[in-house]
Amino acid sequence: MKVYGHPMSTCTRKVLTTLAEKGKEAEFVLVDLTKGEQKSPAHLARQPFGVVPAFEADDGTLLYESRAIIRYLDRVLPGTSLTPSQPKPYGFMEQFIGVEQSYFSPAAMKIIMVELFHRGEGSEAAARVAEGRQGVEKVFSVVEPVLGRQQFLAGDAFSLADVTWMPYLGYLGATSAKDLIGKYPNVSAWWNRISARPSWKKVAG
Ligand SMILES: N[C@@H](CCC(=O)N[C@@H](CS)C(=O)NCC(=O)O)C(=O)O
Repeated sequence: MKVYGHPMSTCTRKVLTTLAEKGKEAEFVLVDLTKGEQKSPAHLARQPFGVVPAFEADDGTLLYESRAIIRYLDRVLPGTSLTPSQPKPYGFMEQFIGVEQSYFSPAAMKIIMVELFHRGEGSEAAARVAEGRQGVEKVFSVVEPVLGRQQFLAGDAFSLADVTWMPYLGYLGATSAKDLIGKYPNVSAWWNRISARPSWKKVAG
């Protein structure tokens, strides 16, 4: 198995965390985003939109889109399933993967791109951070009561939904929006719980 990605990329981190949870090592092929390698013909042949990650299975199957790759890996690899078998937690898992993709990561990335990756400056950048904070607060206020009732996004077991949120929470903790995590006690306790997992320590370390 090969993962084509960049270690700092949030979407690559979803794939690496899933592999670590399943106890599987894959060959890591660096696609250097700082050199624009994601737009090279070789990478475009694997990922036609010119972003990372891309994935190659042992049988040569090529996949792209991080959330598709992690669902695939969870199905094909042995080990504890990260997809609930019961309809209700399964529905919650998919719901919160959708919330991450539609609302959480777009808001979080506004802050992360400005503060950690130094994209933009001045009042325009400040406005983007303010907008990002508003979006993150909305999302945290929605998941706060959920995480008061259950340990993880899908229910009482760690799932792919938690995996998809981790890279953004990890980076947010290094921005001015760190205070927002602390403001929501259940979100904060959940983040402490999931970020203590060996898989995340391996990937974020
Ligand atoms: N929907 C894609 C998004 C991938 C994506 O945006 N990757 C970023 C890094 S996290 C990237 O490659 N950015 C470089 C670029 O936009 O040129 C996925 O989930 O795999």
